[in-house]
Amino acid sequence: MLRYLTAGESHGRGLVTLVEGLPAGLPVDLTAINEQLHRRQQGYGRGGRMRIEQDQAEILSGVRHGETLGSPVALVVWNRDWDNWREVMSPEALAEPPARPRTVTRPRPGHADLAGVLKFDRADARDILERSSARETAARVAAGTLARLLLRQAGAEVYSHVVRIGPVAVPEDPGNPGNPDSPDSPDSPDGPQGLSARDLAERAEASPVRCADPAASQAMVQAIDEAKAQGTSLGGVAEVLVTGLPPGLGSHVSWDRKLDGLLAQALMSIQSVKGVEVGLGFAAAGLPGHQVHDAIYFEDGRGFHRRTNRAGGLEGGMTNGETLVVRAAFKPIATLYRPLATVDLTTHQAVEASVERSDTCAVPAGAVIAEAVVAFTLAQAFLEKFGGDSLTEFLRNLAAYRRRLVER
Ligand code: EPS
Repeated sequence: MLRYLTAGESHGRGLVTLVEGLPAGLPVDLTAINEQLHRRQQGYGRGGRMRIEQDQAEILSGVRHGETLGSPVALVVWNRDWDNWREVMSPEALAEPPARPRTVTRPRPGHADLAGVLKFDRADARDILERSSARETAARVAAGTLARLLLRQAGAEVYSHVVRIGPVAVPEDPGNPGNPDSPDSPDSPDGPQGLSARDLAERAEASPVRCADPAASQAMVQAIDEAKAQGTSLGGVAEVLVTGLPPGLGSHVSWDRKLDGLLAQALMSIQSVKGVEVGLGFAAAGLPGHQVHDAIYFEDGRGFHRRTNRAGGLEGGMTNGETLVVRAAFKPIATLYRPLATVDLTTHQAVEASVERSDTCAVPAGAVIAEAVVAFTLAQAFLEKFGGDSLTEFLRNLAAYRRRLVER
């Protein structure tokens, strides 16, 4: 079973990730991990922390001469900002309690601050916010990159692009499979907008907000500037596409094995995600069945396939062989430089919420994080179906399955 655990506070010594269950013999390229960590730090609207950190991972175990051993892989991303926070976040007991530096008693609406201090009975919301911070996603991206390397061996590739930031959305393309005027539009095999997932992602990568549509990208940047000037923040929607998946990952037989549910949990667990969609998602609720479900075709050599992909590559809790298309809706960052009303934890007086250094918009980063958590969930599904203590055994099992799919 493939699993991961992260540890570390935003301004502590560093972020730790433990990944257990990778097959032995998987080539691990540290530069691939650091490339994804770098991508996570980018995006127009990111805050001052990104000028401090140059996130790079160190591998502490589980990899030898560039290959996994089958034992747990431990990764660490050190916090450069730790030098500025040694006293605030030191694990050592304070010499003269309770003079704790940088305490937070004015919980920020939208963050974990208030719920966390009530749950853990803490007087200082910093005890909560240090872990609830989106800083933790650096550890998730490190873990997700290991999963991505396994997916690549299996012929699957993970892409993403931003489709909305605040009031600015990518126009729904007439070729979009959900367009009711084209119930059987010969949609591109990969995804909406008539582009392949790779094309979308390449265009997105060139955008400061990771949006594939140049006009929308420009308007998103402008919206972020306006939000910053107003002391507020913006959320948005990121779409993840995964190509090269065989049918049959996940299962219809039990609620907790359905891959759409597992992917939804993974995406929903990213800081600030408030909604998840598969394929058409909420739009399907408003369309009649004949404009939602994807007709099935068969060609010798190609086998079963669809010309549309409104299901987003998932049916009955299983991959159906089409491109996986999932979206995550990110709420606006909860720290506002024009803070909302809150109540002081100690005095119960009405006050303004505290202000922690923050981003104006982190949706472009959210897209990278979404790629990572989707990659990890899919790697779990691959290993659950094909097993393999070694990469060769995993690939042998997958190849036998793919042969059977074509022969039947
Ligand atoms: C982030 C690190 C944090 C924040 C941000 C994202 O660093 P710091 O708190 O030192 O500025 O910049 O996290 C949030 C905005 C949040 O609300 O959690 C990161 O590394 O992604």
